[in-house]
Amino acid sequence: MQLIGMLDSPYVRRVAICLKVLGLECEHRSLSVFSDFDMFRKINPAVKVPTLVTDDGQVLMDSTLIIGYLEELAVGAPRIRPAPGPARLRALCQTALALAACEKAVQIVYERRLRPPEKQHQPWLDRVQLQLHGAWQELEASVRHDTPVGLGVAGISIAVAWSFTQSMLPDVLPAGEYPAVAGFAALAEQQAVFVATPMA
Ligand SMILES: N[C@@H](CCC(=O)N[C@@H](CS)C(=O)NCC(=O)O)C(=O)O
Repeated sequence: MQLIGMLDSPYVRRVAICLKVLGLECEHRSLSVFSDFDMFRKINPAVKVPTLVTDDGQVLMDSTLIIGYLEELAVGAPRIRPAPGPARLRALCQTALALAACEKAVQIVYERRLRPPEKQHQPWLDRVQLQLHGAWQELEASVRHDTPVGLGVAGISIAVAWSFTQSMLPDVLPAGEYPAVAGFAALAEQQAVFVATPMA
C-alpha cells in the first residue's frame, strides 16, 4: 500500500497516524498536490490528498473512507473508535467537527495563498472564519465534557486539526480562546505516533 500526500495536510496526517496506531505497513510518498501536480495526476486524476493506492493498485481517496478501509484490514489491531453506542456517536460528532474545522481552515489558507490579494473576497473569508470558530467552540465544549481517551479517530482528528490550524492560521484562532482543545492537542502531540508523524 502507498499513502500519497504531504503531512502538512491534516487529512493526510490523520490517516498516517491511524495507520501507525493500527500497525499497518504502508509506504508514504510525500507528493504535493501543487508542485507535483502532473505526477500526481498520473496516480489520481482528481489530484486529492490523501490518496491510498492499495496493493492491487486501486486508488482510494478521502480520509474518512480510507480510515474505514484501514480498520477493515487491521484485524486484531487496537480499536480506534468506541464500540457502537452513545460513546461512538459522541466520537463521530467530535470527528465531524474536527473535519469541518479542517475544511474551513484549508479554505482560508487557499484563499490567502492562491488568490491574488485584490481578488480575495472578504465577505467569504468572514463567513468561513465564523464557521471555523463555530466548529472550535463546539469542540471546546465537547472536549471539556468528553475528553477523548486513548488513540482513537476522534482524538487524533481533533489534535491534528488543532495543530494544523495553529500552524497555518495563528492570527485567526488564538490558542487562548480554546484552552481545553489546546491542552488536549499539546498532550496528543507528545505521544510517540504524533512525534513520528510530524506536520513538516
Ligand atoms: N474530505 C477530504 C478532504 C481532502 C482535502 O481537501 N485535501 C486537500 C489538501 S488538505 C486537497 O486535496 N487539496 C487539493 C485540491 O483540492 O485541489 C478528506 O477527508 O480527505
